[in-house]
Amino acid sequence: MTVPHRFDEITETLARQSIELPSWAFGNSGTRFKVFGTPGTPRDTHEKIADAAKVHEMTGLAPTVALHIPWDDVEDFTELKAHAENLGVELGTINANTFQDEDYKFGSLTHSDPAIRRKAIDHHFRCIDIMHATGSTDLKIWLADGTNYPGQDSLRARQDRLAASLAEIYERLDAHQRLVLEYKFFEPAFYHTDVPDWGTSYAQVSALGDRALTCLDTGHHAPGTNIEFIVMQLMRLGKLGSFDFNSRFYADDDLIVGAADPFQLFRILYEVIANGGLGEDSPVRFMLDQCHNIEEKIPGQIRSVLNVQEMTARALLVDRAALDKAQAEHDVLGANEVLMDAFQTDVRPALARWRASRGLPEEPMRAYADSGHQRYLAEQRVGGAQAGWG
Ligand code: RM4
Ligand code: MN
Repeated sequence: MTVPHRFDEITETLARQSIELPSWAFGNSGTRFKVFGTPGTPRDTHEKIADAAKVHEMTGLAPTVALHIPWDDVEDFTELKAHAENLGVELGTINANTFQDEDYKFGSLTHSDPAIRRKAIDHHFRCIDIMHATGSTDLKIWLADGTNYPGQDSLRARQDRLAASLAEIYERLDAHQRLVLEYKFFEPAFYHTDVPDWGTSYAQVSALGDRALTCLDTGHHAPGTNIEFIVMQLMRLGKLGSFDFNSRFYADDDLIVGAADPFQLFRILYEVIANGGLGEDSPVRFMLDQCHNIEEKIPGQIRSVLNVQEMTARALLVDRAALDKAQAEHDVLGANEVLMDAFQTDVRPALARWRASRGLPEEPMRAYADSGHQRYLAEQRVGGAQAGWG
C-alpha cells in the first residue's frame, strides 16, 4: 500500500471544493418517451433554488445554483438573488438556451439568416444583463446547432458565422465575466454538430480572448474517449473553464456523476488535481448537469456532490512522490499500483467524521431521509404546474 497521507493533510483542499447545482435537476425531466412527475417537485425558480439550498445545507458542498434562461426567467433577478442569499446560496452560471424556439430549427448563432442570428445574439445579451443583476460570472453556451444530412448546409460557413456571433457576445462581457463554450459530439443534430469536440471549442474560444474558455461535459463524448486526457490538455492550454459533471452509459444520459464509471471520475479528478485545478486561483469550476428522471431529485443531487467529494478525496490521496519515482524508473506496474491504491481507499468514514467536525451531517443521505423534508415538500407543493423542461 502506498497511501501515506493522513486524511487531515487533504482537508484544507477538500474544504475549498464547491460544486454548482443545476436548477433544472430539481424540475421534472425524462426522455422523449415520458416525463414522470414526482410529488413535491418545484413549480418555479424560487422553489428550485430552495431545493438546491437544501442540498447545500446537508453537504456544505453546493453554494451556488446555475440558471437556464428562459427556463428560469423571472421578472426581478435582483429579488431572486436576495431569495437565494436568504437561503444561504448564490446564483451561479447563466446558461443561454437557444434550442427550444421555432426560429432555431436550422440553427441559432450559426443560422444563415442574419435576423435569426441577431435574435440569438440578443438572447445572450439578455443573459449578460441577467448576470449583472445576479452577480454571476459565467455565461455558458451550449448550442443545439448542427445538421442532420450531409450537404444540408455549408460546414465552413456555419463555423464562420459562429465565430462572428461569439465575438459579438464576448465583446459585451465585463472584465470579471467569462464565456464558457460547451461541446457535444451529437444530438439533437445527428450528422454534424457545430461545436462537436474540445478542439473546436478551443479554436473558437482562443480566437475570442482570455476570458473565453471551454466547458467539458463528461457525458458529451463518444464511448471509449479518454476524457482525462482532454482535461489535461485543456488545462495545459489554460482553457478549461468548467465541468458539467454527469455520467453516461450509452448517450447523453445525464445520470448521477460517478454512477456509471467511478474509476473514470477518479481519473478525471486526478488530472484536475495534478494540473492545479483545486488550487486557490484555479479557473476550473465544477458544476453538475444532470437530470433525475425516476429517482428523487434532492437526494439525487446530494448523492452526486458526495460522489464528487469522495472521488476528489481519493484522488488527493495519490502518493505523488511514489508515483514520480515509479514513473521515472519506468516501473509500469508500480506506477499503476500507486494510482490504484488511492482509488481503492475507502474515504467515507474519514469524510463523515470531518463533516461532523464542521457542523454538517455525518451522513447527508441518511440525514435528509430522516429529516422528513421530502414528505413536507410533497404536502406543501400542491397545485400549480410542476417545473420541467420547456
Ligand atoms: C445540453 C448541455 C447543456 C445543458 C442542456 C440542458 O445537452 O449539456 O449543458 O444545459 O443539455
Ligand atoms: Mn452540459
